[in-house]
Amino acid sequence: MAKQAVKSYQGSDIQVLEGLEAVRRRPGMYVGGTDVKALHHLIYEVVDNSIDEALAGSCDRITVTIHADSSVTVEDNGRGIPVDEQPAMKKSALEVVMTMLHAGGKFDGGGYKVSGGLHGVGVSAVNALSEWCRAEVRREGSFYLQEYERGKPLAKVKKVRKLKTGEGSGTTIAFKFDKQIFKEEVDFRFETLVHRFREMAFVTRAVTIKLTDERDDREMTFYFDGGITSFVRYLNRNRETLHDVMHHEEEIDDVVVDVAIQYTDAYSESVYAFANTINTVDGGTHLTGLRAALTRTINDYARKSSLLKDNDTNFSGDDTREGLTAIVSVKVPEPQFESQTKVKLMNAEVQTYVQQVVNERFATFLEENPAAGRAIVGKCLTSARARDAARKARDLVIRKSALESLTLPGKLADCSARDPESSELYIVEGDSAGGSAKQGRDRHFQAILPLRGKILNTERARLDRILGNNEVKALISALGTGIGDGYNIEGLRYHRVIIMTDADVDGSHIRTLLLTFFFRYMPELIDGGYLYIAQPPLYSMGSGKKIEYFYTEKEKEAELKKLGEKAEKVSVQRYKGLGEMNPDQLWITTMDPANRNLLQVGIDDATEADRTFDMLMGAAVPPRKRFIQTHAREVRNLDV
Ligand code: 0RA
Repeated sequence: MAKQAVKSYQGSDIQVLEGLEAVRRRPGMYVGGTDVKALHHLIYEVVDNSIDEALAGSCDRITVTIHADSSVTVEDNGRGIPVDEQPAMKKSALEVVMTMLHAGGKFDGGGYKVSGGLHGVGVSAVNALSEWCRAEVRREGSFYLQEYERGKPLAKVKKVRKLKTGEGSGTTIAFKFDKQIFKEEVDFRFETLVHRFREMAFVTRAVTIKLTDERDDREMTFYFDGGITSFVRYLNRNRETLHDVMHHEEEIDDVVVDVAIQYTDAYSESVYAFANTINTVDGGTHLTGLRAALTRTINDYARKSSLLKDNDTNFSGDDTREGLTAIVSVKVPEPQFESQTKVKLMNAEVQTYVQQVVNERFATFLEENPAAGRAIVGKCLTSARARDAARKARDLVIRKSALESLTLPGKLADCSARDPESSELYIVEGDSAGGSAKQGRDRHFQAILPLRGKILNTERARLDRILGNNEVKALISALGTGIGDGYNIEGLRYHRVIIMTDADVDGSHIRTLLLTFFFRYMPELIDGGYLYIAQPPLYSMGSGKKIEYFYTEKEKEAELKKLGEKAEKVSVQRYKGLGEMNPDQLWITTMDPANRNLLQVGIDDATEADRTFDMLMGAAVPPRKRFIQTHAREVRNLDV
């Protein structure tokens, strides 16, 4: 692979430029599109390179800064991109890395180490998609610089000055994404970056990642001495755990297997798999190996210790995964991914290694910690029994709802449009807000389904039981997708499904429940971009006939400041619930496509939704209380 890279780039300069032109012409091929996800990819691409330096033991600090104009600077204290002449290309290696496609990795020959294969398309793709870009290198006692516009160097690599003592080596890449390429409204999201860097810091022990957002003066630093053990503790911080974290790291045939496992009393499974620090959301061989080993080890242990009797059936995989929190992180020299987007690891040997390591180590752990062993087997027994009971109940519900789905629920005020593409469903909390929404809507394309607070009663229930709830059944038949075995997203009757809840604790509770329900039972609704959250205003301000609306505390404060002394003359109203708005106001502020501000729900932050759900629905009370107290005033910031 590496050798080919050198060979295929022995062309002329023109070919080089054409290389980056290809990225500009078809960004989808290289960064997955031109949307907000692709935009974040630019930062990850650069940071991946710095992480690679950290894995090589040459870097322990990475700082990422988003500037006020949304340009980004990534600085690391790695070895610095080599600057000497690259023999095949007869130009500085820095220029080659920055301007040639696929040269971001470290090809062999020419003095480069073969990379762990962590990089995607390379920093050159970031350069190609940037209005301007600047690379600074501190290496071998000097400071080097090269600048680019839309991928083209403005000059040769320049040696600017000698380094001062203590400056050390490293690389700084600064870039401003090209507005000609990316969709107009896209910008970096602090939370998305936080999520990613937290993960990276967990799986790359002893590296410090600092993120600063100068657009609104936020910053966060990640450093975890404990590696993935810290990760598991973090995920379980609001759950009741059954034992201490089991952690083991081992290298077999150049593959490093790092696993951490801890069971809790939760109903859900939180398992994350990483390959070369990349979160492989579609799993792959490392995840398969982990799961197979856990099921086998627990069954063996339960038999050996007579916790499972001769005539009991074995635990199923599902039984052994309820309440499981685990991280499996592998470092593979030549990773094979299913696709360019790197979300599924395919190397067959990795399954064997992970399975072997977990079989051995987890068996030893259970033997040495009999209290943990008993607690885990006890949990599996409960979940096996519950699963059996739930299956029976669910079959009943599904059969019933199959009949019901022929008729739309009585509470639904449907729209007259019949094509899903132009139809919207507002899921509204409470009958009174439902009434306002029904009067205020445009009935041609907007349908309203009021949900009673009753959905709340399912608190602390298994999600399975939520299916039996009448409100949820009405929702399922309104959506038209069915559920469980009969589920089919093709049946979806609305391509915008909008959750509209109050900006208070109950509202955020209901929203979390709905999101978790959709996340677990109708993930395509989120993947397809069909799910939204309505954003009603928090305040209105009026003097005389003129009323203005404000959606955040900050906006309101800014307006009051602007008004200065005149602020006393205006009346400020805080909306506690949707019910306080009349139908006209609700239409103007929250439902009119021309004015409203919908938040599209992404699957991106699945961990957070999962965590929030456990916290709100789980057995541990203090975290729930804490969450509600801290978020009561800023529920609109709830991260989903
Ligand atoms: C090529 C070769 C080497 C390091 C890098 C590239 C490199 C790239 C980036 C991008 C951001 N930070 C980076 N740090 C390093 C290996 C250098 C050596 O062997 O000395």
